[in-house]
Amino acid sequence: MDGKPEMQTEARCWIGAAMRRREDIALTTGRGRFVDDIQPEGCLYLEFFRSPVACGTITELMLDDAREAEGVVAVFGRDDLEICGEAAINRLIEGAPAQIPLSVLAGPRVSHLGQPIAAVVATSRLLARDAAELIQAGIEEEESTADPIPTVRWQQGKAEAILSAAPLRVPARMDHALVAPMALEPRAALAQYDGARLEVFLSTQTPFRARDDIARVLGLDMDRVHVTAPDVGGAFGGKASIYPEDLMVCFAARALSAPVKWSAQRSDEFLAATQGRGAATAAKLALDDEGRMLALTADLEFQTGAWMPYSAYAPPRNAGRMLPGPYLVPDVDIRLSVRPTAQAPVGIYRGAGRPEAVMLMERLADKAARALDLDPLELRRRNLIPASAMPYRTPTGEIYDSGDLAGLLDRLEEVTDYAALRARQAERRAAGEICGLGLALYIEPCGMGWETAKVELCPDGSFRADTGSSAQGQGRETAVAQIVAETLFTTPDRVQVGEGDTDHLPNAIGALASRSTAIGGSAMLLACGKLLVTLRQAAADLAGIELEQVQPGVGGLLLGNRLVDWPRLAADLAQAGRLPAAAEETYTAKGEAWASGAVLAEVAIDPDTGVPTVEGITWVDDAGRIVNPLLVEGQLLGGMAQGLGHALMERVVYDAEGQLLTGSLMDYAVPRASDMPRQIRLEKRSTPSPANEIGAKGVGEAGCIGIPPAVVNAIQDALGPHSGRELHPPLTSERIWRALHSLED
Ligand code: SMO
Repeated sequence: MDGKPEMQTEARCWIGAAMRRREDIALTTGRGRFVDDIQPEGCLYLEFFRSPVACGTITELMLDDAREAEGVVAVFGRDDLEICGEAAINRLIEGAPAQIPLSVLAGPRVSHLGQPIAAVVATSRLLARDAAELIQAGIEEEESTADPIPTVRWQQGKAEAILSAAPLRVPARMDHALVAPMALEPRAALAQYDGARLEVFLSTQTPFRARDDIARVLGLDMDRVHVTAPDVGGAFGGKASIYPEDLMVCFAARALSAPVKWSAQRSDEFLAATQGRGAATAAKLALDDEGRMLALTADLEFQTGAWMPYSAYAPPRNAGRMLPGPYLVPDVDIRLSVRPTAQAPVGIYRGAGRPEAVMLMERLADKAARALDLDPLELRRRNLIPASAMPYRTPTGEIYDSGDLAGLLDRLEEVTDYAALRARQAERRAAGEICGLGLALYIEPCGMGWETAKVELCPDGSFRADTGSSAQGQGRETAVAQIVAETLFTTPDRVQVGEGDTDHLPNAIGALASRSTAIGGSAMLLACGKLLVTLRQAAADLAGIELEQVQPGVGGLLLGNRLVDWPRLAADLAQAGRLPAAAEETYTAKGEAWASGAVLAEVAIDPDTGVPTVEGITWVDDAGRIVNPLLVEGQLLGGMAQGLGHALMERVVYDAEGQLLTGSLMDYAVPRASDMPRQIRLEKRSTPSPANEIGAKGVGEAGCIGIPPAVVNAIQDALGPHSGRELHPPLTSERIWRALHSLED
């Protein structure tokens, strides 16, 4: 064996099993352990004085009242910090403009509302808050002026020339509101310093990157920083980068040699956590008389906010590189720019540029169908990349690994009885109802790069598996245990899973970019394969036989036809001094996995109020090989909820002075259970990915990618007979109602 285990004997059925999430009992009964639950002896609390304006220069900072306030241990301004380095940023776009680094504390300039200017450490959270309110700053306000910076252009063929000569040109524009990632658990950080090592507990998706950034900014050797992510209550991209607040907590803990904790309130999150979306996008599509796509031009302008988190370039790059989507578009000219703003940073948020691309392309497809009087399903069908063309090189230079787009569309047509739905829509319209059907098709990048894993046979014959793909509530422990059980011929309850601890693996990436199963899972699969060989060899050595005479069996190893179960083997190995037996893997995927899906949304609009009701969502998705269908379903539904939020209600709003109008959940609408579709039908097709060992594709972001364009297309379809207005996300009831009544937006 070459380290890659063979698949599937009759006793191995854990990959693919619909197991319940083993972590849920603790998480749903208050027994989770989040950063804020960790309470060291003598813990101090940190709070911030944040900028009350968007942009300006600090002329005076008055900290004395806070320093003298009850319970205050220390107050820090920028001059009290010794900054030794910068937090990293992923320069995903070649030739991208220089990064805009974060400042731990602002000064002399402030660059966004809510930016931390000073930090107060006190003996209780409330005393810290009270003292922070005593701080005053003189700030000379300035206008913020930042022009968009062109970053990259994807060009193939003569798109502009073809466009001007084409029989049909269809334009579309889509401006996305900024939205808040809104994890259930707000950010939190706790640090303590014993003179040798900085112990950091952080609510993060990327503990290893956090370790590296903390070490660099504080000027510590990397092995003197230990980061643990305990239970993380959601992240969605919002906890994928180090923040000024995290670094400030580390500085304070080191300076005071005491445990220091900061836990964000919801208002801190609205003010200073990363936001998502916010792109202004426009495109033109050229088609022939039969509705075949000929060329595509686009201008994509993304916002960066006032500083760039680690993955700031991911959303714009994703949007540009995947814009042509599932369609054969020979010629493209896609121009991308990024615009710094004097607002909270903009980063990855579930979907990370994919929703913006798919929304634009799917609006174009619908508008083209309408212009040609073709059914939108038929127009899409005429332009699909055929399964036989996979792997397919797109005009933007991406390689789609696999997928059966026509198969998805056929299945969607069949399970929805699409023709009958259209007939029913016509009847309802004739009866005066405002109702629409919306389609969306997508193919999205999810699963590339490297990740680490380690697995070990424990003295009692169970296994310990450490994964670099940490957890943020998406059920990683369950999935990892299934992969290990399958590959090491044991049961998931015999697998202890570790994650989120920088001392357990030399390096790792973390939980993001829909890659945990595809990449983290593949790393684990290979680590298990290596361990299996090691254990077979060890067993062979003990028995004085050849490696080939030792084969895996149910629950252990077969020596000839004698089963030595794992506890027995572990005992024998321990006695022979051959424990611990462990294997480690750093896996790099051969290529990128692309998941795909087709969605049909059915929407009705209340004529009196404009309130849209999503009556049904039918979704055929292809996530490649599936480790646990229950986890997949959870991801699809969660993504759907957030996708509906983006499409219909969520919006971060600043006023003309740069003040935030949506600073709390009283003013910012997130979807609730009652906003979910009345009927949800999930259908599967599976084309395993050849790009990674496990054959999986990502699924965590799919709902944010496929659902919004289907819903927006359905609403525009419903409005068709009443209004030709193009609505931009969020399509709130007010915007819909104004369109219905031809009132200004
Ligand atoms: S937006 Mo994600 O956590 O890569």
